[in-house]
Amino acid sequence: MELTPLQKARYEYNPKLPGMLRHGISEICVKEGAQTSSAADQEKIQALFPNTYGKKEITFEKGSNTSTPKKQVVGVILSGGQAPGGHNVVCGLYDALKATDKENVLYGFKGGPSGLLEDDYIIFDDAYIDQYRNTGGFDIIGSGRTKLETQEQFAVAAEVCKKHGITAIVIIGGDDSNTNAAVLAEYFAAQGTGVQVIGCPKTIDGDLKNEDIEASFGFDTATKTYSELIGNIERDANSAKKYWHFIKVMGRSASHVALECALETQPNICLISEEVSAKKMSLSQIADQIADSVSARAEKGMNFGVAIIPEGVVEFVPEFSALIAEINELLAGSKADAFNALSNWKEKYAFIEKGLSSEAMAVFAILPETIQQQLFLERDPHGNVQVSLIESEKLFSALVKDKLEQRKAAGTYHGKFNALHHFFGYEGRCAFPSNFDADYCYSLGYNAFMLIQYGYNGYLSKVSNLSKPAEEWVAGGMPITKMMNMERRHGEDKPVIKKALVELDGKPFKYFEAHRAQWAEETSYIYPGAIQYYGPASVCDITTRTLALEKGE
Ligand code: FBP
Repeated sequence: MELTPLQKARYEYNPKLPGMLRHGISEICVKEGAQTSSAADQEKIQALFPNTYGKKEITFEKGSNTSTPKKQVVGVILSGGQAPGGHNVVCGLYDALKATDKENVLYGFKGGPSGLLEDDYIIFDDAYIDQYRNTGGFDIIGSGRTKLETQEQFAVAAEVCKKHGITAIVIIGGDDSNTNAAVLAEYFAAQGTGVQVIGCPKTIDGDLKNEDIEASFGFDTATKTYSELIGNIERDANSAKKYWHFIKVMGRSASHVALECALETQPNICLISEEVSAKKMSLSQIADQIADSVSARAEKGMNFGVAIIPEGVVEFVPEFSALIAEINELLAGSKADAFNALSNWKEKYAFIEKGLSSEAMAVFAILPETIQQQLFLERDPHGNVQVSLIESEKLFSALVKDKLEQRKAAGTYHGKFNALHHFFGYEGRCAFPSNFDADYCYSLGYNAFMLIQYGYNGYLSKVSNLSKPAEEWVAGGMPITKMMNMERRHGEDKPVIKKALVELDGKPFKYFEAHRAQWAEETSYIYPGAIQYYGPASVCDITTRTLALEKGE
């Protein structure tokens, strides 16, 4: 593979560890904190995790290492969607493991959790690891979305661990993967396998966040990458002055990515799904809100603008979710065959009109025809509409166009409206990690090994105080059960790590709320430019606006 100068330079970048992990393995000891209890439903969670519940929070500090020497054979798994920095978690884990004992071994299970079940792995060595230092992507071993959740799967995992003499598994994943890490840890403990499980918090969506996890890795780089692109588009819009750009950004459910990008770039509009849901906004109300900005700007001669749409927003519009539920019902089981047998859209439309309630039909009727058809074409293996495939950026621009035509007819709008559409998602998930993500991820992996070495099981690798320079970061571990509560999932009560949605009384949203009226009417754009890797820390190590505001900075 031919390397660019930047690639070569990134291979040589030395990720920064928290000060307390910089002393060398022989000088890192454990400081135990208080016993923990789960975020809610304590009795139920304790009953489900009798072996791993209520353990102590721990931090590492300088002191003589008291861990019991033992050969470690560790397996690592990358789970779910890619997030910049995943390679560095593996590199940090590898370096700590080898620094402790050259005889220690690191297995990488390929293609996500299924690699463990299928015993499909590689064994890392220096030459292999060195090709991936500080790079984006998960291609070091690949990732996958198989869930490790059944007793049968756990039994297979235990067999595979026994076969290779594996002493610990590190699962790098989001809220669901770390929930499953906790369940696997409990299983291993209950069966007396002696295998430890450690989780690492990953997802660009930023929704694996709580009082213990300040940020999931990848969020920093992905949002900076999207913000660079959005800033470039804003500058183009402000130069050409003839387009409204509707930009959908990733984030399956929560709007943290959209909100962070808005804070970084100050667009005219940014929808926040959690607010749409809290205010029970209709499609028409949302379209009016955007049309108000378009009209106000047109009044000032500015027939251009930028609107950020979070990927998951339509699921938060109550009337749209109700419509989706009815469509799923309408096509359940063999009814889909009758629908698919109809030869043209006119006949299909009549079928739909007959099957939907008048409320659902009223919502369906205002959708552009392409979106109407998407609702019936794209179905998941369970036969449900795949909401994430709906082109919501096109949906909202079409609804806004209708509103503007009505306003034009009423003589209240006289501008021009030309819309362009973009979707930024995959562009950011495998970007070269920012220095922050390179440092944070390396620290998470290094720290995960320290937790293994000290015998912890069912813990999440925790690195905090992240808005400060890495020297001041605090490394330690938190029992995963501390972050759990019971939730209803697929008709059953399950112990899960709570997904963190945007808090409408949180500081990042409050800041946005206080400024958005001005951003909607004026041109207040910020052009953040590309992520910088070399130069002063004030340019290269900038924390996200979300984290800075949350920390009151
Ligand atoms: P994770 O939650 O697994 O980190 O993935 C998040 C995400 O990147 C979402 O932003 C996006 O909706 C989804 O993955 C896309 O999934 P896929 O990679 O399967 O297309």
